[in-house]
Amino acid sequence: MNVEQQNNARFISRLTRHTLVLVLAGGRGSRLKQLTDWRAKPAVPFGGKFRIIDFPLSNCINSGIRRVAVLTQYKAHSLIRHIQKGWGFLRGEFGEFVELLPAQQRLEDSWYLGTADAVYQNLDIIRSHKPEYVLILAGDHIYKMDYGPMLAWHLEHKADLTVACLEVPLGEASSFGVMGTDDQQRIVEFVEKPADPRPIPGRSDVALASMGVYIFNTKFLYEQLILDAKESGSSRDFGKDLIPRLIHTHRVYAYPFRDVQNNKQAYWRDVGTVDSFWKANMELVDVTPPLDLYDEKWPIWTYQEQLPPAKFVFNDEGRRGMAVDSMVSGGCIISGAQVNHSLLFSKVSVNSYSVLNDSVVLPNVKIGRHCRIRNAVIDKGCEIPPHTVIGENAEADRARFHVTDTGIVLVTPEMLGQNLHQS
Ligand code: ADQ
Ligand code: ADP
Repeated sequence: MNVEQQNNARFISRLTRHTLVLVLAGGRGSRLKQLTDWRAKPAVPFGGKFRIIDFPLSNCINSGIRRVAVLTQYKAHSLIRHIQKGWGFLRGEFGEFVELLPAQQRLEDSWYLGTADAVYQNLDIIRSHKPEYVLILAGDHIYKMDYGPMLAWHLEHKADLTVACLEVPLGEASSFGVMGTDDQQRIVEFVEKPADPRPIPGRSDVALASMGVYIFNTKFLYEQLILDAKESGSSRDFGKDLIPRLIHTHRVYAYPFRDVQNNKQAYWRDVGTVDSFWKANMELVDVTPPLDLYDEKWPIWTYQEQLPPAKFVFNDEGRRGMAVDSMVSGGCIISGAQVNHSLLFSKVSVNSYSVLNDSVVLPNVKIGRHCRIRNAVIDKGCEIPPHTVIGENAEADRARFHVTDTGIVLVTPEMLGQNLHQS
């Protein structure tokens, strides 16, 4: 490290030390269909052994920010359990914590309305931590991001509020907050989920989308939340109400999130639908995945049970149990079955004569003998009876399971008549 880099690192570490992170983890994520019947979207399992929220939380720790509060609301049980079991390793005596803030009607007689209300209702707790900056994150995206450079950018631009953004295809832009910026990256236009999004000038096929990642100067955040709470027509949401208003009166800047090392668009996935969930998991199985889970410089932390290694066995009739082009987690047993281009979470067993292709299988699933399964997402705890066929006939599948427009089949215990859900 040269002197300039050292000074820069010291500057950033001062900023991260004075930052409090609020992770918004209360939304349902209803487009994930029955995968979020029993759990909040941030608690949905991802990548073989993680849950979605592990990604933003790991980003905080890897960025050197160790004061984190997670705001929960919808079906929070498994999320709370996961965080309590897996994220309690920080040292409280050094002022480090991952703390849970369930919706508890602290200031109002209602559950959180929008995202700004979720923060407003916890203002007293935020105040008690005395941060200089508040970094607000969505708990439901898969990405690796160092928030330090964004904090530095926020300071360099003397911003009141900085919104992280990236380029998205124009056709997908109406699912996001879409912004326009001037040549200093100041946001001059912001529309939440526009029906007819405006492209980046000169680039007709892409728009600049908000990642739902915000840095506020703390005092400014307090003032604005209190003002917003008095607005009668406000839905108390950062994207719908606060940001579109603040760009006209305050210094609101866009921070372009890029993969600096490779000078390209960074990896960022909103796994908000069954299709995108299946695809993002399947991408991990690729020979060179766009998201490197093996990167020792950016570990993804999680809660994990102690499990024996995955096991592949011949059955008693000499049939080989094997997995190719696949990721297989601890505690799995593949016995006399063939697993191709699939991702198996922990404690999955696949029995003899079964064949699994292009599928994502969540933890604790048992697949009986002689099954044929392809293009499926199988939820935690399913017991697939012998001879079940999934993914070969959309009509037949639709009668029992959820089938997406692109033909991915979602199977949950309820759909199999197994009512004991495992969140
Ligand atoms: P959306 O993701 O559609 O858009 P929203 O549903 O409000 O916005 O969810 C944002 C985050 O807040 C999610 O992590 C969700 O779990 C959480 N959340 C939602 N309601 C909550 C509540 N009442 N209490 C606690 N947490 C809650 C947002 C921005 C867009 C931006 C996209 C990027 O509004 O401008 O483009 O994120 O995905
Ligand atoms: P199949 O229907 O494919 O024959 P089984 O349930 O009979 O599946 O399991 C076959 C093999 O899987 C067993 O012979 C054993 O090697 C292994 N196996 C099953 N359960 C366990 C376990 N709890 N620990 C270790 N190995 C196991």
